[in-house]
Amino acid sequence: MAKKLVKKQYQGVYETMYKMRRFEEEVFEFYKKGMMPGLAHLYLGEEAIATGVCAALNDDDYIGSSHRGHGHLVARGANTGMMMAEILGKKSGYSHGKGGSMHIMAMDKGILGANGIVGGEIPIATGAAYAALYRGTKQVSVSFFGDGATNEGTFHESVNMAAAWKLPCVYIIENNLYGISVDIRDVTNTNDLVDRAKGYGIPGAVADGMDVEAVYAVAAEAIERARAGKGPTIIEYKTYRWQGHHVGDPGDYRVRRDTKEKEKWMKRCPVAAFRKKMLGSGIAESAIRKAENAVEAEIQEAVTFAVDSPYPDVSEAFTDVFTD
Ligand SMILES: Cc1ncc(C[n+]2csc(CCOP(=O)(O)OP(=O)(O)O)c2C)c(N)n1
Ligand SMILES: [Mg+2]
Repeated sequence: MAKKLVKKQYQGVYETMYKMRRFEEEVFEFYKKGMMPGLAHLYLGEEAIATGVCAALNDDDYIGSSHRGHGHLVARGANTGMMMAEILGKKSGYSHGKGGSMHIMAMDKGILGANGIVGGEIPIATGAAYAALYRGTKQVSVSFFGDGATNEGTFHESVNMAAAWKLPCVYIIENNLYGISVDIRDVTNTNDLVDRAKGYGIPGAVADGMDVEAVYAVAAEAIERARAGKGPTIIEYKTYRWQGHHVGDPGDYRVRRDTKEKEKWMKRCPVAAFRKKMLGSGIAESAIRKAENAVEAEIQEAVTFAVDSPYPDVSEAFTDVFTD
């Protein structure tokens, strides 16, 4: 029987989604004010996926994260001040300012790193699953990646190996319909990317990525299956990237990605939809406001911490950096 989020989980789930939303709105502001080195790929609109999946994980499980990774960290309860500091290149950040948005990591939360290489996180998460199986720890490893990454060799090689060895890995396709400006519908001859699971002899599930309850239900089942030693699952969540590919991309140059398509998806805001659901379930507006205010206070504190933190000293330019 499908697992469901229960009412006592609602508040925590909403707080997580709301925190992702507010965190990224502030990151966007940093970019617009010229305070952020480089770029960031925002998760705005996709919040329900990381939230619903991570609600079904144990604290010691692993995550392989993509270039669009802020939401994955927030969902795992990462420190928002350290995340923000990392994005600004500050010494107090998760990687002492040397990873930035695209290589942000939080080992204390099982986040094995966001990844600038599309599909690069898939073998990393698969390796973590193999290590867990080898050690007999019952940990599960989850890999988050986009629709575009499913056309990378790393996806196929990893899933094939995980299927053959029954690794405790769950592959999450965040299908936001685009890889930069490339429409997945123009480069893949299948309606559902999850159809590929059949080719590897493993289960696949497809669900609405704008509905955190639907996300949780299929993720919880796949995670339970992996933990029980029954092997990997591929899940495809249908979602939409509200902004351009990254903060510097207006994102309005596509043929299908027109105002109408965007508006259709934005009407289905996962954060607003779940807020409405909570109100309908009898949770008081004042309780929701209280949670939102607490999140706001945390985000403002994170912003202040990041802005006030120093940059790494020039003498540290070559520490914690690996290159051939
Ligand atoms: C191996 C590799 N190829 C190409 C790129 C350039 N690139 C960065 S993001 C991206 C699109 C990824 O699309 P998708 O996997 O759907 O993720 P989304 O950005 O939509 O979340 C591409 C092609 C890269 N970083 N790595
Ligand atoms: Mg995509």
